[in-house]
Amino acid sequence: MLPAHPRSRHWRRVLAATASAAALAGVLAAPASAAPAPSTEATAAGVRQAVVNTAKAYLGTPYKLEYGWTCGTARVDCECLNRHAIWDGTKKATGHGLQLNYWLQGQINQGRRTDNPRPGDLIFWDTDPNDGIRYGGDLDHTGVYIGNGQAIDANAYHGRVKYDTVTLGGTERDPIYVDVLTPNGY
Ligand SMILES: [Ca+2]
Repeated sequence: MLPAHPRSRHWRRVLAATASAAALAGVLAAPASAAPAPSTEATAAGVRQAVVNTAKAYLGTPYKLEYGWTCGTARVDCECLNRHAIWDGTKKATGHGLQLNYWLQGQINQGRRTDNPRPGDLIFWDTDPNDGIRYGGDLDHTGVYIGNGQAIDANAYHGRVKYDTVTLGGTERDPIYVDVLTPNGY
């Protein structure tokens, strides 16, 4: 594709469309295909800290339910906060951003479940136990685990991004943790 006028508005649109298609293709490809080279332990810790720092930067941001790929920065829902924290954190620490899927189960599928969570892992809650099976499609809420029994989540009930305990104040005693960083090469 070699347009005659590379500085035309048309060409810029073509570039934008190509970039969007490439980004989407990257999301749809196997996670490892776009991953950076295996990182050192120190780098991995730096990535995790960067993810946590990004999540903290969103504290107080108003909650807004989003659908599909719509995900702004002025208002976020729970999956949207995860996407920002993981993308911005990984990009800042390594130069290569990890794009998470827009929906909760898609994010779970990009990672690996763990019982020994580390900061930067994602946490998932089954806040409505009556809407189906627990693991595999009916988890309802998510956030970023930041260590020491704490998470940061875009909380619909409080209308903002806030600190929460991993049990959501004792109401969710058995959350699920998913590591999306290590399986994707970070
Ligand atoms: Ca549920």
